[in-house]
Amino acid sequence: MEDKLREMLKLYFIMGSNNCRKDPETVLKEAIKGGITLFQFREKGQGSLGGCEKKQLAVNLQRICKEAGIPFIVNDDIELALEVDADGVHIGQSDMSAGEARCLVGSKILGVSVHTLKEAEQAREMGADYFGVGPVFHTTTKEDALPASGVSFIRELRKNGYSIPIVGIGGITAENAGDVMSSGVDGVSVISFISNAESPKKAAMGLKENIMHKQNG
Ligand code: 3NM
Repeated sequence: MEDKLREMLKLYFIMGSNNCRKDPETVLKEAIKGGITLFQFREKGQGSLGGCEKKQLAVNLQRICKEAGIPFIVNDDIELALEVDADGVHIGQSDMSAGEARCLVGSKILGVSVHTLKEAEQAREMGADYFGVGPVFHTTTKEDALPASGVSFIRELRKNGYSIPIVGIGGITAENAGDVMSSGVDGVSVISFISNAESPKKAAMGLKENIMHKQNG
């Protein structure tokens, strides 16, 4: 399971309707053609959809993922994840605790954002399957993002014996993805470099090339 998860995390695309310059379904289809390995639906922030519209978009995007064999994860909204039977959920530190989330989602994939060793310890104990660590670089996509910390915390986690799957997030592009991979992560999470690209397919391909290049030595 863990090896499979590491593979799935390689090129982890996250998106909501307000991150896209084109229609979200088109963006996701193109990103899949470009080689993404996992998708997270993150409908959040200014201009995001709610209620029925949000659920309908989730269902549509999930269908696209299913057809392509790409796992579908929901950000924060555990109720929605359970309702549509998503493959997993991702939670931050201001959402419910990892223990509570694990209890609700059962064996689904559970990702947790961590920023300190204390948060990491708690999340691991409570059954997180992987960590999201960021922002590695400056990002304007997340409204309440912390200051960029580079790859130092990723290295610190590995130095402290954390072998759990980790993805880096925040400001990641095709150009810097290789450096992030070298810090010991299993994959990179990306919003705007793909969602806001003129060609999401080409953006994903560029990322994939650099990720695989690093991985192969
Ligand atoms: N979480 P982009 S940074 C969703 O630091 C998210 O935990 C972050 O978007 C964290 O790839 C971030 O456009 C936004 O920089 C990432």
